[in-house]
Amino acid sequence: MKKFDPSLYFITDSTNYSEEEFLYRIERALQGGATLLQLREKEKTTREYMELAEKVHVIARHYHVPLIIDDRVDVALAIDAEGVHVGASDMPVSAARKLMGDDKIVGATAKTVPWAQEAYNQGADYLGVGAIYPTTTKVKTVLTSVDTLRDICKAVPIPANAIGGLNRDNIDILAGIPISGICVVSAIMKADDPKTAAENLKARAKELGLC
Ligand code: TZP
Ligand code: MG
Repeated sequence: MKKFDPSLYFITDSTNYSEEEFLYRIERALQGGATLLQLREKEKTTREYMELAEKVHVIARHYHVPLIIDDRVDVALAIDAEGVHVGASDMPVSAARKLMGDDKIVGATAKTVPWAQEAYNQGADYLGVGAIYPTTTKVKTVLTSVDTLRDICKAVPIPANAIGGLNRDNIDILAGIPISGICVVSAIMKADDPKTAAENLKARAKELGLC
């Protein structure tokens, strides 16, 4: 059975970074303790996505952090990534699971309890729930209340993570909710130093009993 730690899930965004800077920032985030990594690319060709994923995978492997590919089961399989993440407009979880097999991680986005239950029933290993706060990251999403987040955590036996606009100074809103971790893009990606940012987030999450 695959094992993964979703407590500090870092999702990348290469926008405005050279490849060198992008890969460096990922490495710093992993040094800072990110436990799960998602490569999330919306503009790249399949070839570009694959080539970047291969480079990111080398770094992730070095730090023993599973690499999840956003949206693209084909890219995940082609580079033998540890998993894939699918949202509402991507392949259904059941199809992703069938193609990925039982040993790979399949994550799904969920914004309501029925949606979470459906993803679980179709074989999802974890859920990303949000956006909890408005986000500056390019994404089609709506806000999800912390009450819904709590309900989702209680409704399904798989890990559920909070996502959306989260940073060290605002995750206290999640205290007492049985999430398995937090997902962040900007709080690490755009930080002066992604390593320090990851360390600080982890310390704060621990302080709040979130992981
Ligand atoms: N899904 C819901 S919010 C979001 C995604 C991919 C983006 C989160 O980015 P940030 O920068 O951590 O707000
Ligand atoms: Mg998607």
